[in-house]
Amino acid sequence: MIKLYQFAPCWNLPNASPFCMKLETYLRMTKLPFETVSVMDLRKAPKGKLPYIDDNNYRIGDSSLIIHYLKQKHGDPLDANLTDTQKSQAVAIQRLLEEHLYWVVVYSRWADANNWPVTKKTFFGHLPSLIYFILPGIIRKKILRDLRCHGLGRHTREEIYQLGLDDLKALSTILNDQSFMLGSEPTSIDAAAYAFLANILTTPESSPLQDFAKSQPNFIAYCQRMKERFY
Ligand SMILES: N[C@@H](CCC(=O)N[C@@H](CS)C(=O)NCC(=O)O)C(=O)O
Repeated sequence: MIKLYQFAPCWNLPNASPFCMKLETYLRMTKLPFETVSVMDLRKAPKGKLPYIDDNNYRIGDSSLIIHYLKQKHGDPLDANLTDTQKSQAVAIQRLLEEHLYWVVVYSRWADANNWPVTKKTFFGHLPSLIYFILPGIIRKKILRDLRCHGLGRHTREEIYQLGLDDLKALSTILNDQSFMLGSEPTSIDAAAYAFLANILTTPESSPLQDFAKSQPNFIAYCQRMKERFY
């Protein structure tokens, strides 16, 4: 049995981490048996980040590397029939989501002063008061440093959200009126797309990203479709 180590669910979402939710969605889509283990401490994670899995004492981190591993071990029922063009589109969509839009989401949760109080309470509210007083500030400082290293954190609030909106507009155009990102059948890129869109639409934290996502009927129908089919 695969053990999926991830953050505990919150906000009525399978996971507030899009990467954890992506992997859980992939496991559900492929019907591979797994159990989830909720963790907050990242020190045992092979890459120092969540999610990671333990498959019969073989531990592996990074949602994409895990999916590569699972495809090699169990076959590739979701993507086996994709054309080379569709496979390339999936790589491009994945990079848009995970290497760019992700950081705009990080900004909206951890840097945007409007949302920080909710982020702090959601992720740290269960801690004893002394730790609650100290830890969130330390982690926030590290994440703001990460944002700056990525490059996005060097821009103004307006510039950051503008860049994120460009991502969402591209994604909405790609999805168009299809049922899934690459056509009428779900493929593994839908695990990532659903995880990111649900995390933008469902969070109690408002942002220009959420306003735009809510204005796109295809995003709303898509998330509903994925939820009904796999959860
Ligand atoms: N490329 C990784 C990214 C995972 C990731 O960034 N996870 C975040 C949560 S959404 C994390 O654990 N961050 C902790 C940190 O950066 O210290 C994947 O696909 O799994």
